Amino acid sequence: MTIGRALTIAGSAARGGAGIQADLKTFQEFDVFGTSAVTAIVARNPNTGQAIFPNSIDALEAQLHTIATDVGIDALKTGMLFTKEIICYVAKWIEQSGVENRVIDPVMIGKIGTALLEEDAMEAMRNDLLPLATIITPNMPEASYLLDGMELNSVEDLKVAAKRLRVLGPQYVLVKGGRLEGPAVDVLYDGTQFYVLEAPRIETINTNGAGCTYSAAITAGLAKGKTVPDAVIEAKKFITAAIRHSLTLKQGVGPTYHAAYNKYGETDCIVTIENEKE
Ligand code: PXL
Repeated sequence: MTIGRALTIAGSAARGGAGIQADLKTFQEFDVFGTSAVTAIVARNPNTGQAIFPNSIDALEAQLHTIATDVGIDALKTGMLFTKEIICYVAKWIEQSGVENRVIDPVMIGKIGTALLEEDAMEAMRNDLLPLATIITPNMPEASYLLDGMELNSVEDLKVAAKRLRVLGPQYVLVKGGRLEGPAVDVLYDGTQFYVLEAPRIETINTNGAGCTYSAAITAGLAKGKTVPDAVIEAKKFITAAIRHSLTLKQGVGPTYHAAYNKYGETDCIVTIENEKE
């Protein structure tokens, strides 16, 4: 038998709630076969303070080659890429890969403020990677950064940002409004229509890896043959359940609970479709 196959090109988060670990757990929940190419390892060394250990291009090349040759890829996502060199390599690889479903999560800063993208990598992200995307999934700080400091304070601002980001080349833009007040509203834009996705706000500090998990859920949906809007709507339900049942572990910002959607079957998400105003 065969099942959908999804690849994550991202960092390893040793704590298990974000990065590659969150992606693979999410793929599993969708019954999609997950593969991974590790770009860097994230874990703070208590003696040296070093928190990010980038992987070599050679090691990245070997992983991507093995996966493409031996497994196959129905959809891929990128997460933390960290250096300009890695971004340029990954962009070139994606372009020649023939993979049609490409989710680019422009990861820049972790929940606890760790810089997950070097400063000189921003231009490569904007010019080389984003144009290759089926969908990009920035949060508000990332959208603002990509749009030269645009301020985002309302759902209307999310729509303007989505429109401007689409000019950079992706087919779909999902701007996540989790940092607004009120309900958790995200805006998906396809060049003609806005899909406004609204879920209840859940008060918790335990949202480590929420962005990774959300984009992994979209990738899994695409690997199973869903359309982009259908994949995003189910992913929104998945991440809402994962945040509602997020976990308090030993210390710090806890992870979302990847099993929650299948375990508790919650589906609260209101979708409104609006045609773009001229
Ligand atoms: O959630 C952003 C993120 C992405 N990738 C890796 C991370 C984190 C945050 O902890 O560690 C590897």
